[in-house]
Amino acid sequence: MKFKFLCTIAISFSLAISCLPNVAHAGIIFYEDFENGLSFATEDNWSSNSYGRIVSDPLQGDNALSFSHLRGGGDLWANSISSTTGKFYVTFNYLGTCNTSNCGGFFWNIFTLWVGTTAPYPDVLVDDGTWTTYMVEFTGSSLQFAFEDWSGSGGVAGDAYFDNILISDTSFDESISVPEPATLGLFGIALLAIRRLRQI
Ligand SMILES: [Ca+2]
Ligand SMILES: [Ca+2]
Ligand SMILES: [Ca+2]
Repeated sequence: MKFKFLCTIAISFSLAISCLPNVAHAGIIFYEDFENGLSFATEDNWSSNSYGRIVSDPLQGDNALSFSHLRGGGDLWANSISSTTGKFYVTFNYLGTCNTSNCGGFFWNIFTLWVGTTAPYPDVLVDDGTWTTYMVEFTGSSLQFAFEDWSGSGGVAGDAYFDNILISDTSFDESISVPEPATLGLFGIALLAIRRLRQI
């Protein structure tokens, strides 16, 4: 399985949100910054959780998602969301602090299944001790997704962090003010194009 990455200078998500024009705001169908607890009602973001917990962001002043135990098969599951445009534009931030290349943060979605930090799954998420923003485009009408700190990875529980999950049914360019990315690498799968933005 292959992926297309584009890398650019990052902007903080708080800045990204503040840049959203009003007309495009309607395109946002999911947002989670982990500042207000995890909500599991039908109309809320999440459907189930095993070991996901909200912790202090080790690099910034806000909160982030981490996991108190390792797990396989999914840990924090989102409620299914729908797109009226047939597209999902997904962005999230990931940080691995294990000082190896395999802290175990994994993202599952109904379209490409698992991506994370080690084989046999696509080794997409970079564990370099800094926050990195990933952007991925899916085609479909319904999206399910989950996060976990994978039990088959290296590192320990709690060294993989996620934050600022933003999903829109309009394009990144329309919904978020993002600097023009420079190409990092081409991994080419039709359904999936991830733009990687490094936060500075
Ligand atoms: Ca946060
Ligand atoms: Ca943060
Ligand atoms: Ca881990």
